[in-house]
Amino acid sequence: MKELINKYSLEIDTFAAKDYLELEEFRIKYLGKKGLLNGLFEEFKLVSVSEKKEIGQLINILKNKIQDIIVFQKQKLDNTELKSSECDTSLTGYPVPLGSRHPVSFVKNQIIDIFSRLGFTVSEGPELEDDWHNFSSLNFPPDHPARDMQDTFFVEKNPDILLRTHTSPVQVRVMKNQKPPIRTISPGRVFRNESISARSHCIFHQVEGLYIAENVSFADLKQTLLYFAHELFGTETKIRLRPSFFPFTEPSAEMDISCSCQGQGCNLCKYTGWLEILGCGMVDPNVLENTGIDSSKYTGYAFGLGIERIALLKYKIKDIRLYFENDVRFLKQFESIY
Ligand code: 2NL
Repeated sequence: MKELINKYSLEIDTFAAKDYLELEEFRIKYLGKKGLLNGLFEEFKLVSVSEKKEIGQLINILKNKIQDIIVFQKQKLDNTELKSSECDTSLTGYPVPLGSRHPVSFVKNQIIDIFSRLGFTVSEGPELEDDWHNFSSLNFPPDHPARDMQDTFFVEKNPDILLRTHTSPVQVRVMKNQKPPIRTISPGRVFRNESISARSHCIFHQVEGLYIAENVSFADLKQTLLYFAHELFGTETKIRLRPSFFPFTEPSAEMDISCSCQGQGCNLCKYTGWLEILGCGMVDPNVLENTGIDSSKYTGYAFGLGIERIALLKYKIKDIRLYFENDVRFLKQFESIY
């Protein structure tokens, strides 16, 4: 009987099915009701008690071998079938994973929505600017440090051309091309020659706002910014204005919002209870005149904020560099915002 088992085993080892039909014939030959394996089991009944254990094991090994070779040969046939037709049309398509909004885009859109409700339009302009639109028209003195080669990215062959350091030049273009009343915001990418760290980056995004009409006052500015803070951070938010300086506004101020920890102790506000979120002021009359607006008839306010900073506070992001690395593990955390 051992010889028969050996013979079958050899036959199985060298078996290679040409097609599914041949494989099925092989299966029936060995595993079918009247197949060779059942023949072996019949003969097994007659084996002497002393040999039963050994022969029984051999038959079982043979049975497993047959089953394995059938699975293996079927896979081989499946693969060649796939190759010959180049694609398996029975496979379902891969679902395309849905992306999510970048937190900077999300906050930018929120800010646009808020000011749109107050009648502000959205204006855009070039990222490559000239000195006049970025600095001179905005009342920057000729020796202002921001004009330094080290502070701003200049075009080497023509230092009159530079990467805009704020989106104010967009508003300068609006003031030149439109008559008051002007009510616009300008979101966009800006550039500063700063070393990159957790807190600062050479690229960031800004939204500036400008309102020019007759009798625009600091009270209008304050009330508009209060509405903005309530819409973006919640109606329980308080605002605080601190005197400051910008070349293009007079008077100038910086605005803080109350921290949600109420000064109780939080790393974000460093136990002060206040978070700085934007700069603002009344447009300097020189800027109005530089852009062809009669400063004896019109007044206006302006403000500017960094979007990354706002998103940083809103979502408690620890490092500004995360915005620019395009790491999906970071971006995936914002799937729920829209
Ligand atoms: C800040 C401060 C500010 C403005 C931007 C502005 C624009 C024109 C005229 C006058 Cl055309 N002012 N923009 C005014 C005050 C502050 O930004 O810290 N931004 C991140």
